[in-house]
Amino acid sequence: MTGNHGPCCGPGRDAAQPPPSLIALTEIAGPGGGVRPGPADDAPVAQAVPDADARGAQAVPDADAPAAQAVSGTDAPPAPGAGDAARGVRRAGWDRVRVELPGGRFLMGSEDADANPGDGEGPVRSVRVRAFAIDAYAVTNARFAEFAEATGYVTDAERFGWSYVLAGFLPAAARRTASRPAGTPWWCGVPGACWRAPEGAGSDLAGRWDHPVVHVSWRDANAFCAWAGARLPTEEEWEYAARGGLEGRRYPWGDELTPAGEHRCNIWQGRFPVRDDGEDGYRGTAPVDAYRPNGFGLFNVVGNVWEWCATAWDGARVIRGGSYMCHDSYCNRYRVAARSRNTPDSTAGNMGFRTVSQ
Ligand SMILES: [Ca+2]
Ligand SMILES: [Ca+2]
Repeated sequence: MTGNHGPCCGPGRDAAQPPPSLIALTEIAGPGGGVRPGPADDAPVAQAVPDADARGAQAVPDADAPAAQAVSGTDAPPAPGAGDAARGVRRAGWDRVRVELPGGRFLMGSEDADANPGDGEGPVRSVRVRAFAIDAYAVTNARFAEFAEATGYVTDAERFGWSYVLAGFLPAAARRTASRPAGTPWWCGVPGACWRAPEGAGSDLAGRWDHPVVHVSWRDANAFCAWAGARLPTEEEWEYAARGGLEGRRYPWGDELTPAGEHRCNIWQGRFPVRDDGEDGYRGTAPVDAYRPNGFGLFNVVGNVWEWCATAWDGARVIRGGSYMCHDSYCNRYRVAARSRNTPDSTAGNMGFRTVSQ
């Protein structure tokens, strides 16, 4: 695998072959059995068992980062109720903290030599954004569950009956039967995969309520926003917020990927797409508050999950930040200026969002 031009963000829904039959997965799950991600010889190691140690490294703002943020809590949030406890909510409202940003001019884009020219990251230009407030965290499963319960909303993945899951998260038998897009064979179209069941029928959100919601389309994200009194960020707002007050840097924290050997984001280590060593503490998604925030107090803007933006790009919509599947050998779009896109009804296990308001 060479180059960094691949659509690691996942193919659009229209690239799909018909997904495998539901029967296939039912057989794999067995009576009462869950389809759980499992390691296999020919695929990445299974996901989502965070190191206890890795969690300890989080959430300490850089002392030397620009002190631009004003963190706004929610209005006197109620104590967590029984429903919250069931969803692993640590304290009410913790995952909906907003950061108020003053706006202004910033240098957007990059002229990085290793950027894909087709992505249109450059030229670097001065862009102005108005003041706005943005989520410190990507929308969590717990938060999306509140929305789904309150509204009965059915997501695109649920409506279509399938979504894209990284092959390595599936049992070997499911991988063998799954349909895979020709250009990105590490993706499997999995029946029943949706935000509630990230690896398909039998999987659930246990231990992942504080992870970013995935398998949500651009349309789903907008439906959430309408309910929450928010909207998706424009691409300009996203990049301004993601840069955290730093100018002309490759990452939200500076130019080095792992300063002093410290991981700052959830991407892929090892050989993509065969094996993810998980040296950064996570295979698959991480909790939305993993790692240090940027200078504005935003967590995981790069890595973890791609984030939908409002901005259109050739009939598709912009996504930013890269995901746990990004690796320098194939897709270096975890750089803060990097951009990609997908069609508004597309979903995958590495695409989520955060919201803004003005
Ligand atoms: Ca990782
Ligand atoms: Ca992200």
